[in-house]
Amino acid sequence: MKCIKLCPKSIIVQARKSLKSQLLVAAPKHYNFRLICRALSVNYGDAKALTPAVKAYVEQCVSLCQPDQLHICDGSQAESKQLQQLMLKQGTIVPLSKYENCWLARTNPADVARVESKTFICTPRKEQTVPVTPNATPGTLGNWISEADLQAAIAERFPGSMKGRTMYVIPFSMGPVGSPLSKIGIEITDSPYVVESMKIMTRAGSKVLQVLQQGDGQFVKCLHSVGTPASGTQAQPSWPCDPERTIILHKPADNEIVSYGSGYGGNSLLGKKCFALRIGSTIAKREGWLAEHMLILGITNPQGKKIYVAAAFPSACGKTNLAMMTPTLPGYKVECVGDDIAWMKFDSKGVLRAINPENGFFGVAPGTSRTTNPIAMDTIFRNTVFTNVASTSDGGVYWEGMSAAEMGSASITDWLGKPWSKDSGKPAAHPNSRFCTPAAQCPIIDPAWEDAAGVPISAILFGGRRPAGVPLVYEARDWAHGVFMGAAMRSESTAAAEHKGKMIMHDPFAMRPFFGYNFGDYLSHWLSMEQRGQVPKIFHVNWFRKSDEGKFLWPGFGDNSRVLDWVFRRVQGEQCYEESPIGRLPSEGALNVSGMQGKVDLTQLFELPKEFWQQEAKEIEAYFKAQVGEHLPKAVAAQLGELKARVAKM
Ligand code: GTP
Ligand code: SPV
Ligand code: MN
Repeated sequence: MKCIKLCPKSIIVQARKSLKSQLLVAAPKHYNFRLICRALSVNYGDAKALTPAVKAYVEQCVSLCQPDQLHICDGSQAESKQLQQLMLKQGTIVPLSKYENCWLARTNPADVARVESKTFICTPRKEQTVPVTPNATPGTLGNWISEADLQAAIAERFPGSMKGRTMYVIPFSMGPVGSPLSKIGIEITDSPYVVESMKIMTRAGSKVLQVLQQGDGQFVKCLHSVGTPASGTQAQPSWPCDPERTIILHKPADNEIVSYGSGYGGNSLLGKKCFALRIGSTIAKREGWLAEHMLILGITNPQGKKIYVAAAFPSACGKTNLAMMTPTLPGYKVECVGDDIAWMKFDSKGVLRAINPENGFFGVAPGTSRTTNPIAMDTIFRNTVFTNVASTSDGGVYWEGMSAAEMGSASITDWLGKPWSKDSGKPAAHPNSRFCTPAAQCPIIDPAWEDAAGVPISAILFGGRRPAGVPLVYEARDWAHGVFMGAAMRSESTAAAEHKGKMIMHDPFAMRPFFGYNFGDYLSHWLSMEQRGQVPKIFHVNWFRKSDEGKFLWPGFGDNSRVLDWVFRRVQGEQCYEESPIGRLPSEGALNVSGMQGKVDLTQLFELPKEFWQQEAKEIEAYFKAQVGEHLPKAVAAQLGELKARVAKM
């Protein structure tokens, strides 16, 4: 192993300079930079490969967090082996001997999902982050933090937060390494679990440093600490975290993220929600493109024609499943470009092109089975880190929704490590348990998924969990109507976030937890896209409508190909629709339900109860008024007015 001392004088000077102007000025003055660096050894990786700006950032973080050792990630398999051994020793992961290179991590039960309420965006003025709400109504479209409070939050948490621990430096690329649409980040973390997950979810390692050296050198700064410095001889917990004091901070003006206290998913894998969506959306606004919480899929029809579709559904509402769908409609083929995030930009010909900035899938485990998502099942049993699923006595995994055949006769240990049976009365896997798996392993990964130019998007779907009133599919009349549909999205809450119970929550564009700037400005930005190029058609889908008895009216999963078929034909200009007060519905017989198993009650699925829609329009109006206020673009307000007028005539 290489053992180099970091900290030539030049680095210290640069670090001092940048310290003055940057976010992390919270380090108390008595920290002696030089001393800290002398005591610190690089125990893995090549410090010489860091660009001066990266070195300066590392120095700032070292000075603040005071780790014992430094590890510069090269992205190699040997590195992963070493980290896996370390995590085994620390009890963070256990091997899953039934599969190839698969691991199970059990988190602290207080650290199991994203924490929206502890996530903040820092801008000079509050209204740059969130709409000003009338009468001081608490805002639900993000949390603003002032510069002073952000500095205080950092100063309360970070000094010495990595004492006795190793600081890892992860150079990563969102998007294919070197592609013009890609962006680079440097994540600094004290969690080997985060390193291993980032190596799956992003393109990470030395190759990214090479691009930084050759390119403009720009990167997004991502500092993460689990907040559990080692004290004396006391053993470290197997899942270190500090849930009480968890905080996730973003400073768009400096392209900077600071996250403390949680090791879980979107809280700690900073390339994902923090960078690709929150910071990403602010960059996209500036540069005239879109960073969205969307899957991207390619679909080929029986005639061999292919289109690409992007779809925004809130967390745990079916993106991964749709992105990997096995169509039940004969002759159709679906291929996966991405399952969670899309960066979309018009090319020089005015075609909207999308890339998936990620390199892996961090997918919801429960509900994933051979019947619902066989493609995921063919993806995830190699080189995968599972988190908070149940384990079986034969070295496998288990979660709700797996069939008896898939589970075998082995005994089950639940996500908390306790023996579990069907009579336990509690789920075996945490409802937000996940697999973290390389996208390249997906058997239907799209041939163009790493195409530097992106794939052309012909349709955008919005959707959510709507047990009542909302039909299976409807189409926007035009772009502005589609933007209104995105703004008016609502969905039943799920386990992906901290919300308790099932309530229908507003989740515009499936982005409520992920907006990097004022939602009113976001809407204006979306509206302006129409002036930039050929905009795709917009649709709203709902796989989750229920009968009066509480049963899903639509079988979903592979049968969603029938909805995609209608979307495909609409994109091709087929006149297979009829107008309705809420938008365009498939005309009589236009939705292909031939060969479906079991009877589907299309009348109930497409019914538009007048009272429901009157109430819905009222809810949307109240929401816009209370939450978006003066920032609501006139064009969106006008769409609401038109909806109300049409519903009144129903
Ligand atoms: P995030 O990763 O949190 O952003 O979630 P996601 O949008 O990718 O959701 P995912 O595809 O993982 O699905 C979440 C849950 O919804 C799983 O339990 C699925 O089994 C279930 N689900 C997905 N598609 C359908 C569907 O068409 N019908 C029904 N009834 N359930 C579905
Ligand atoms: C989501 O909640 O939308 C996710 C999981 O994709 S996390 O990465 O934790 O945000
Ligand atoms: Mn997601």
